[in-house]
Amino acid sequence: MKICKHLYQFFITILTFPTLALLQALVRNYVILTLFFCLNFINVTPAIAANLSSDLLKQPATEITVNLGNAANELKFEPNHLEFVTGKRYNLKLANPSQLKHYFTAKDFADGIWTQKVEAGKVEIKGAIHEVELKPGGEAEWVFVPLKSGSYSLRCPIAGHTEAGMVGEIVISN
Ligand SMILES: [Cu+2]
Repeated sequence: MKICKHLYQFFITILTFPTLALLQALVRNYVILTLFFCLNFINVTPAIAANLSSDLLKQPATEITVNLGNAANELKFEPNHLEFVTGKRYNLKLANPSQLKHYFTAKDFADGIWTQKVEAGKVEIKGAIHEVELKPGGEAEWVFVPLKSGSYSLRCPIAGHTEAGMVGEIVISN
């Protein structure tokens, strides 16, 4: 929103100068358009969320399972390439079948999705989640709707794990 603020200040400055009436009228229109755009931008996520909760969230979620490590304690995600489509509902089932603790860390990916909930054991967490830690034998379900297409990196930030190849790629397409 920093850009919007700067634009707003810029337009206010121009408006307070004694310039041509025509120019002022033009700028005034731009100010209105810019503010409209900024407000739309601010409101886009709640608007999407409101739409989602009304119909899409009643649809069954596509289940995808990702293992963090494996029984042989290899440092990798299985699978290490995930694909999602914007506007669809997913249930990402995370499991740690290893004897080590692991993280599912994909912050940019997490910024590009709308999280409905993360469920683990008898607890359900609602709202934005950025990373999930799974202790040995741990399981969690991350239910979300991808919003922003892109290619995002996944990794386990525990010392040595990323370096050993505990990384992955997540692609969201339209
Ligand atoms: Cu790890």
